[in-house]
Amino acid sequence: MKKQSIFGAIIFLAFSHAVDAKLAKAEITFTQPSDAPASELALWYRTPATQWEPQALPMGNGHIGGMVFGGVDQEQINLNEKSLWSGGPGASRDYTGGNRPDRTEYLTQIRALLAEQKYEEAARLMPQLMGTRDGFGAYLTFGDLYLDFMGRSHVVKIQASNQQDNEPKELAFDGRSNSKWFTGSTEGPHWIQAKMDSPAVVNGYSLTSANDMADRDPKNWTLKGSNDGRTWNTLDSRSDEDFPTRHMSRSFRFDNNRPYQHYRLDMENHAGIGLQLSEIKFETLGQNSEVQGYRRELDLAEGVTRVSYALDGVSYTREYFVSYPDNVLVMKLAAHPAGNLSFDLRLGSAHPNAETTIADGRLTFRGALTNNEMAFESQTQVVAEGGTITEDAKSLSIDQADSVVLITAIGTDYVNEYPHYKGAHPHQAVRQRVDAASALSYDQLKARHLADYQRLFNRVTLDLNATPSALPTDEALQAYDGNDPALETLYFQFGRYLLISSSRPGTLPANLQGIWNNVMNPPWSADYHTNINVQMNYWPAEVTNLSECHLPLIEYVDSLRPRGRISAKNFYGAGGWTTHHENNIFGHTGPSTSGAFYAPEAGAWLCQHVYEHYLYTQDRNYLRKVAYPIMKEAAEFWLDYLVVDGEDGKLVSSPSYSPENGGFSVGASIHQQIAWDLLTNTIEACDTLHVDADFRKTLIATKNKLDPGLRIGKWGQLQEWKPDQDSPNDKHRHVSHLFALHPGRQISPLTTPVLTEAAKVSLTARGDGGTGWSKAWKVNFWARLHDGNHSHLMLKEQLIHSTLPNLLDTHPPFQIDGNFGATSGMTEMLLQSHMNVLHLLPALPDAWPSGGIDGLCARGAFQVDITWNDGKLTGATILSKAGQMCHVRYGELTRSFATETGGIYELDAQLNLR
Ligand code: FUC
Repeated sequence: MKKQSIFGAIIFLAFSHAVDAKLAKAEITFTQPSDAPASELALWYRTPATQWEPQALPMGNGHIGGMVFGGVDQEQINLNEKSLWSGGPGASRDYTGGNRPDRTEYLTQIRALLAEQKYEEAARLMPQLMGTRDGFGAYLTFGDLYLDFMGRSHVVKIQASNQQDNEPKELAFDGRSNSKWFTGSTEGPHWIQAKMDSPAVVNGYSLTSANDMADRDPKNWTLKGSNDGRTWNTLDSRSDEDFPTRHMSRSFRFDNNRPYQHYRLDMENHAGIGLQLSEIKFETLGQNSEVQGYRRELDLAEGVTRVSYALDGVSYTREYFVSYPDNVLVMKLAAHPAGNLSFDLRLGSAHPNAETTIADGRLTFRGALTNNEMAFESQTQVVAEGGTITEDAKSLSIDQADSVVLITAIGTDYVNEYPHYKGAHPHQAVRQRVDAASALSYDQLKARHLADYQRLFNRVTLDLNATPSALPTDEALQAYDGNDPALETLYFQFGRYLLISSSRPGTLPANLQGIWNNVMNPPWSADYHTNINVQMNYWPAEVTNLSECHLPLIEYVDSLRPRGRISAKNFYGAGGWTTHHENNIFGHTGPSTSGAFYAPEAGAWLCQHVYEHYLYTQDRNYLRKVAYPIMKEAAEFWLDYLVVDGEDGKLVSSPSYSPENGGFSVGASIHQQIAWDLLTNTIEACDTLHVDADFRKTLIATKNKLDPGLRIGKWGQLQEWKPDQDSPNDKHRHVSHLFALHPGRQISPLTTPVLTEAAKVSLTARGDGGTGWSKAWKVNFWARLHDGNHSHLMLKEQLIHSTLPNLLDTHPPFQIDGNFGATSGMTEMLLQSHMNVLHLLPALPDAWPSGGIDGLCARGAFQVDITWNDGKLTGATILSKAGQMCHVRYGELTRSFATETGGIYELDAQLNLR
């Protein structure tokens, strides 16, 4: 029986693009192209991933993330743990979360300069009002699980010139560097010879030095090959080699294309004291490197990744998922016929201070970050059926198994608790999780994962009446021209999959890359950017029926308050709390160190999420206990922070900056709109809860004096700043002054047609370009303008120009906000509820003439199913979860009716109750 492992160490994957034949030692060719997987909701590919960013497939449970490559010669799973961050109090005892001591004297001076329109002088003083980045840190990659399927020798018989009784020749092939073959005899020369299970082309080998006496290491030797065990051909000769350290593995390569059944090492007994070797490994090159029917898929319907292929008459399958209920990454590999699964397992990592240990089939990787001493640990348990497992110092070898299950848990000692952010060492918890999961069968683990995952995922179905193309996802994306509703459906659901995978209750929020990061210096620290990015991550949460996936953000916002109070006081002499742009997991709330990132409105923007969770759930207990206290304190900040603009007596934000565009001024539109949003929501919350009557009056009075940030300028545009200075040629990716249109609710075609027109003028001038998230925001904007075709055009732009083959959004680089923003935008085309009315199909594009969507959520705690045909509504079903009054709209038709909790209301195309 041939083994999968009889294959080359240096594998050259043969793709259609350039191949330098001289470099190619061997080729893996992919033949017999696989069919599409059974699941229509699957991303799938006919080759393994070779690059992390555009190709590997993400999976996760909010705590643990994995990116699967699916290689044939080597499987690589890049691992993440969401809290593995440098920075924070562990990095510096003086860590302040970006805050500096009292800066209010500068605030007074800057405000005076801005009031006199001395913008440049104000800008020169602004560094005094900025924070510090000391100890900000960055989100770090954890490491990679490697499964090496090739370059492993399958030796069936060993002969040697001599051996010591207790150190026999077999120990040179046992996979352990702490055992050895020792010739014993001082008579030389010595040789050791291996018979392979079938003729194999060896073109490399490694030798590992043993525990003692460097003089016993081989120095001069020859490697020979033979097919009958008698006539030998010399393949490689070495002289004067040495092994400077004990247990050291050195590799040697040579050219060879011929298969041999026997390989033999002839060694000079150079010191006359005998020879010893800890390990010999032959790197073999397969005779048949034709991989048949390879398929790599991510099945969104199950939250399961799969790889399957056939090689040398053996079928190999792999399945992977990250379970939220058991908090482990699970992977199952199998071979048919049985007994053909062989690989080495190891963990590679960029963390220098970590150690790998192996015991009882478990690989433990444990260490602490040098930067802040954050402790981390992972454990991977190997559970094999059939075959043997041998343990080396840093890796495990699985030989000729029928199937293998790998169970991995990862943890750190981080807890989100101000001011230390430090909890118990993760060892116990990680061990217990792996122990508990190992006690379950793979089928049980999978069933528990499916029950959990599908409970969330299955809540929304989108049917655009389309059959998926027969092409794999990368090719379908390549061929996409704006007319592939099946790909768009997949992309929509992929956004939901990513949220379920990166944001579950009890975890930190999804960061700029969700939870996936393969480096130690990710772009923008893979942090929480709050001038659009983290908010966009959560736009689809409530509306696509993943309300609980919103909670990590809300808990995180709550956790920013202790230090956010210091930010409010030290920079503005204000009460309440706020945060600024760029946040980490250690309560960083101080202003950014860059002017363009100046964003005291970030806390208020985040409060929109805190309140919307209430609007969608109508959970008054949550409003009273969680949301209102956060919002109230944020509003207190604004009551103190707003100043009177001497020009018109209105309350304005000063200093203000429209995110990353323009300069410092007074009353930038987005600051005013966000203040309006927070004041409006907090007043509503007071009304709902019947609390704080006096405070409510103050809020109303403040709102009445507030400049609402809605101003139409000289070319008909909605102004980005209070002065009328917008350029019609400005293509900036941020379109911050349209916050009032989305995600705000000050501008709507239903209520403010003139402002709507101005917003359209501004948006049209900004154009259809932009980075990934910018296009995604424009999908939402055009939907809110009720222009479904333009909204769909932006979706098309995003898919064609800002989407990687694995469907991850690219800014560039990969940044996950665009995925979430697009999923949100697609729902905005089908349902809007921000104007206190369930607006059905407000922006249905021509590209989706018929279809249906089930399970979307609307403010007021309604769940909505909608069907349409020929571009027209055919019916809707509304489930009332809180018995609120229901207002429905379709085109010019409107209907209002009272509902009961749990009541289901069916409407026809004219909105008549059926
Ligand atoms: C905002 C954007 C950038 C980038 C960064 C992560 O600051 O302006 O384009 O997306 O976040």
